[in-house]
Amino acid sequence: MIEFPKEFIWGTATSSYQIEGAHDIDGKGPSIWDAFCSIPGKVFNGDDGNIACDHYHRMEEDVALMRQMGLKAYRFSISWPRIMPTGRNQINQKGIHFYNRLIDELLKNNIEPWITLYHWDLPLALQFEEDGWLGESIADAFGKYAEVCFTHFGDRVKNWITINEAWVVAMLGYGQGVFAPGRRSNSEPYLAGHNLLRAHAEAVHVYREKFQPTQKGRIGITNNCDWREPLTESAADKLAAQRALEFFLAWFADPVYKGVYPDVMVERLGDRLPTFTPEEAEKLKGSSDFFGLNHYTTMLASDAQGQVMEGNVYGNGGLSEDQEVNLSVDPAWSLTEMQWAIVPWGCRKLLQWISERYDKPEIIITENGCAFDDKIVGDTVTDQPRIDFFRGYLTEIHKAIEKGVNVGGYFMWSFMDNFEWASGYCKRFGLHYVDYRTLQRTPKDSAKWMSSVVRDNGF
Ligand code: PNW
Repeated sequence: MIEFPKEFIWGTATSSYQIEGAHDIDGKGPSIWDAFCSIPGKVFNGDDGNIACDHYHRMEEDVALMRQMGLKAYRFSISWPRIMPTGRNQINQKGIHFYNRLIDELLKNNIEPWITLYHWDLPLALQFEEDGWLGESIADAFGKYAEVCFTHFGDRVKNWITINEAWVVAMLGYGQGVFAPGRRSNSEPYLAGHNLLRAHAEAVHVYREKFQPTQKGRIGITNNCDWREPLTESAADKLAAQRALEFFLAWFADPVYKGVYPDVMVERLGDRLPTFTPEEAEKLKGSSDFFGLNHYTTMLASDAQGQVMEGNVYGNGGLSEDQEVNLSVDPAWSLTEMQWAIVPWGCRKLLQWISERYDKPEIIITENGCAFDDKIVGDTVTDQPRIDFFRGYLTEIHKAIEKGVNVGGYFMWSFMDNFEWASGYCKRFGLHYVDYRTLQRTPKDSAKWMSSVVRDNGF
């Protein structure tokens, strides 16, 4: 039996827009995702998060399910427009009240809350007024919003994540335009990414100056990254894989750990890549108490030699033209419903890469999981492929720990099936099945398997 360290954190994760519903009640303001979903053609099947899993109304029941699974931690996000309907100044007490109840309910059940401050549902007012993440003043607005959260929840919440996946916000929201706010550009992603980093630094600064000394929690950022394996043994492909990882993860992690962007981005992007002021660089350097990582898949990387493949310009890792990298998958790999390849050893290699580049930070895997078209047999949901997926990834994570990588926790994505952004409700990610007509929640076989893993701490 493989055993994990005793203090290892086992949890599941969600985000506000994907599960809460209650999009326009109790004083909540609209977010960019409310608006994006209302534009025809943006979301599969015209789905939206208006009701989602109705977690806003069924919160206690959901926490009871988590308790049944024996989870030690639950990662969720706060909806900025639920507690600040226009993004700044005015506070919505009913929103504060909801998160207070959720936090108290978790603690009552011995589940540690891990809060993400920004999981993509920007107040719509800030999109109109500040051009969203392109606006210079957005960092300041985010810092003030974060301060509201620390003030109201920080007495009980000891784990904070500022931004979820800045890469996705920048690349899919401002590069490919497939996520809100739906813009397409080859320069805006780098400006949006820059302001996301400035906003992260601002929130961490506020926390460390005013709250951390008394509240004694920790704060960090969560970035996402796939693994990039060189397609061939050639030096050019090895360099291409390294370049792809730097454009994906080091884009955000180098500023946080070293205060600078990776050289390869500076060289290739010219004035499309903004620069930090000395004060900003100083604030950013060392601004994460842990390395939050969301990891889903692996692709093969090869040197494009000036010939980026058709359809690969917006690869699943940034603007391929800027990187001169072509991506592909090994036909032998099996795929999830998202068409993401299942490659557990890629996770181990990525963990080792992070550990080496950033000098052994504590890595918290804040998301890992898979979408499958689960089969419902009688009143059980059989999802053996998901069990295999988790077993495979956890085995490789354990190998990384044995090799000296400091992995402190693992959050499965997701606690339950939910609104999968532009894919709507068609992709099934969760441990609990949600029937969207009746909103019934049924534990999947993987949820039962996971409960036993957490209980025995081995598998
Ligand atoms: C993450 N990509 O999104 C998010 O944090 C979750 O909200 C989401 O449900 C989950 O992963 C599954 O998709 C991603 O294109 C979306 O590489 C897209 C990508 C990666 C992560």
